[in-house]
Amino acid sequence: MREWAFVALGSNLGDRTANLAFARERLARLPETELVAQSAVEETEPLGSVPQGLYLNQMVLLRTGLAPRALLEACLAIERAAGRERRTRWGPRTLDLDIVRYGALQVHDADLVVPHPEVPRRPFWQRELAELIPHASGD
Ligand code: A4P
Ligand code: MG
Repeated sequence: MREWAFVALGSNLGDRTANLAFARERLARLPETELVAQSAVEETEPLGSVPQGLYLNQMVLLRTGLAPRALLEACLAIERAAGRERRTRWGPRTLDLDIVRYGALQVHDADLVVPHPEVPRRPFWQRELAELIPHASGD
């Protein structure tokens, strides 16, 4: 069975436009996965207390047969392939991929929380979700 998954893309280091394009291309090529729609790209002020540059943010809608944890592993691998180095939590990054929603699933594990708890505090994610939700119809 395939599910609708909303994945958020963020970049504020290096060639941000190219980093988002790389992420979209890699997500679209994952097994059992189709990239159904993509939101507009928005430039946003950094959230959190770490001083850092502006972000480019975008969201994509996937139709995927990957289980949530397999999708998370795939996202982490794409981040690594984009040269992501984990230094400070909420610090600058070449590429950040977050699973915002996965169908109607609710998970509260140490390494995976879905729906992503930051949605209520990120107006750009709310705009991107509103843009994509109309595309997530049918089985
Ligand atoms: N993890 C748990 N739930 C999820 C999920 N739903 N999707 C775990 C993806 N990962 C999830 O992530 C740490 C761990 O979170 C992962 O290994 C995974 O097991 P990380 O990417 O190393 O840490 P992080 O990104 O620094 O922290 P976190 O909590 O993921 O923060 P966010 O939400 O990614 O926020 N400002 C603007 N304007 N735009 C942004 O996109 N992003 C952040 C980082 C800060 N400020 C920003 C933005
Ligand atoms: Mg993250």
